[in-house]
Amino acid sequence: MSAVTYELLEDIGIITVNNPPVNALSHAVRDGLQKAVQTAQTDDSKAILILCEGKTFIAGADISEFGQPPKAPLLPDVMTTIEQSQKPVVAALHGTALGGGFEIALSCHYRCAVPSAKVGLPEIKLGLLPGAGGTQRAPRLAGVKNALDLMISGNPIGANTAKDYGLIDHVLDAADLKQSALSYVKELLANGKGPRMTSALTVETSDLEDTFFDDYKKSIAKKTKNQIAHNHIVDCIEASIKLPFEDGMKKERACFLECRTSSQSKALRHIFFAERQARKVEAIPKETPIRDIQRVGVIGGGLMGCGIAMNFANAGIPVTLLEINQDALDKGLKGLEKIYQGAVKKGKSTQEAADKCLSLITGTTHYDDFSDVDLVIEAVFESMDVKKQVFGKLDEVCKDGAILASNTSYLDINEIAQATKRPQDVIGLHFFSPAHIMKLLEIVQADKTADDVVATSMKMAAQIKKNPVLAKVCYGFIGNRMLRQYLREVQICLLEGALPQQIDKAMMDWGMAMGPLMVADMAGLDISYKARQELTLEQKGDPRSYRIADVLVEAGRLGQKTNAGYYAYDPETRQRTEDPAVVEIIERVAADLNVKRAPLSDDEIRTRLLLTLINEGYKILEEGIAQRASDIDVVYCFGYGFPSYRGGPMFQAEEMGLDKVLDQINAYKETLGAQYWTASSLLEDLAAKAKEQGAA
Ligand code: T1G
Repeated sequence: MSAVTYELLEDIGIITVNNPPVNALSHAVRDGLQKAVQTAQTDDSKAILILCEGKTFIAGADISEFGQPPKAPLLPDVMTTIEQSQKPVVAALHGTALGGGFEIALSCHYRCAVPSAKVGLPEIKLGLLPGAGGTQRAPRLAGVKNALDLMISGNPIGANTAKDYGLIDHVLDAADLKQSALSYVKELLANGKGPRMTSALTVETSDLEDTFFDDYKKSIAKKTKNQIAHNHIVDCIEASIKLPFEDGMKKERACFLECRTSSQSKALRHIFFAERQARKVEAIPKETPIRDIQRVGVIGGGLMGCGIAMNFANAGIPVTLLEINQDALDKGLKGLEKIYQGAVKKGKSTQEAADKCLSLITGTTHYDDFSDVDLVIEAVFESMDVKKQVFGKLDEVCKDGAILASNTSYLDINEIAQATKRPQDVIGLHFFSPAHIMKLLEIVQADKTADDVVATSMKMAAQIKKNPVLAKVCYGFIGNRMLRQYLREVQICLLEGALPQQIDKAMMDWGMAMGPLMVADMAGLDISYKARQELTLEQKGDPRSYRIADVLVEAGRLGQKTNAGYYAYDPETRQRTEDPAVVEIIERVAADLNVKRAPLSDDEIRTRLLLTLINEGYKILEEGIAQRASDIDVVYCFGYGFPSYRGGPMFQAEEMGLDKVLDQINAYKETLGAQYWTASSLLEDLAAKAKEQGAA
């Protein structure tokens, strides 16, 4: 099956691309396209039509080829061949014409699309920019502002919006792409339309102030901190109005190559494939049957329960939400209504969509209403006794084959499953707060969880637009287990000489969405304090890891909720400020624990926190809790604010070099002690292999 075929139908040359699954512009497609356009120059065709088989028009360059040396013909050269055709070239779009695929369309002389088609230039999501003329052609058709928004957001737009922008010329009115596209081409010929080169157009600039581009860069600076591609896009679009097309293309090429070879793009491409790989469960056969999920039950109308319920309602799946009494239920349902109305007010949803979702959520205070649900997810208090009672009830009322899931963040799913007579139907579905927004879903497979329950949960995750990652049972599964060690190291850095604002700033400057102590204040220090009170001294472990937090709570500093925690908060503005009282508490606890304080550099703080995540990640891999290192990266990027342009903790380890990572951990073992700085044996093995390969 060749990737590109060419046929002459009456007087139209039809080029068909067929490169499943998304018609990516592999070398075979680029070569086939160029050869087909060249063939059409000398045959009896009067016009050329480019379209694709399968679910979508070309969805971009073949990302898997980026790590290899580029092979001619390069994409910009294919575009030039198309644009300089002596006969009009028409692109017919369906599915999602993205990146290089949409750039192919922009180099054609005309573009048509089925109504459901979407177009976009999402390269920014890979740390790239449209590197095949998109930064030069899109502004010529759509103007600077629309072109910029398309490239900086990376989000697709629908066919009708694209037509309004001037990016496509005609929205086809028939479902049959090929036939309606052929009719459009014939209409162009009948109206005497010939080649129309996008590059020959000039960009409309009358609506641009002199300072537009500088102002635009300032407007995106905060959210694009540390990243290079965004400003390159702005510069390339500025070039499209200041330079002749050929010079603008040279500027684009130089900027594209800098982005493509950057560690940021390599990291984002790693995450692109990692999130797709994470959906695959190696140990479960692909043909494992999926259970049908038509109705869902959620227990708990608090923040988590409501967020979980929203995910299913938003996917069109009816939800029964259970609370222990009518007051609690009314509170939960009122909270749901407030969230949906808020989204309508912000323009993120319509009243009709909000009403539809709300209509799919039914409240109850009776477990019997779960008798016909296919999946129940409990989000009750994080106590093993409470959860066992809940699962005992579910075991009584739910029908055979219903999946019984816990949203627990840490607790042992095996023990919870023992409260039922159907451990094969019990699984962990760990959502992250706010559950209707955070993309990560840890799917926790207990010892007796059936394969089809895991497979069904993976498919359900896609339905509710989550990024699933499979985890086995341990305290905290993948993310929270790593977070616990990360926060322990934060506490030790505080005791040894750092201050909250230094730690938070060091990590946020590096790219973390929020500093660890800001997060603690936001979540509330009292939650982990209460959990610790249930533990024995031995279970609590090293007092260095919690004494500061205990003293803060005992001093009434619970975090934002009391306008004081690791920081002081203005009751009106919520503005965070450093508080000398916290320094005094830290110094007092350090003295109590005989910890001698001395300044720590930002770099040492970052290294210690990052290596703590990496070492725990390798221990998780070693114990088989996670399937692969890239799954751990997906967990940390989609659930814990780790910057995707740094690829995740395990990607960072590979970038640093595993042998160097191990050397540093061993150095900390000498200076900071073996308790927390004994390297994972898997890391030792892999580092030794990396060293041999490096030496080879
Ligand atoms: N290259 C290689 N493989 C790709 C691919 C691509 N561009 N897009 C998808 N795949 C694989 C993916 O890994 C998965 O593989 C399978 O196809 C199905 O993908 C010069 C430089 C098109 C909206 O960024 O957004 O062009 O797991 O599960 O949910 O300026 O794929 O089955 O083995 O995502 O239906 C720009 C990226 C590239 C688009 C379909 N284009 N792709 O979503 O399927 S850079 C993109 C997507 C570029 C030029 C620049 C989505 C999709 P496997 P999937 P889906």
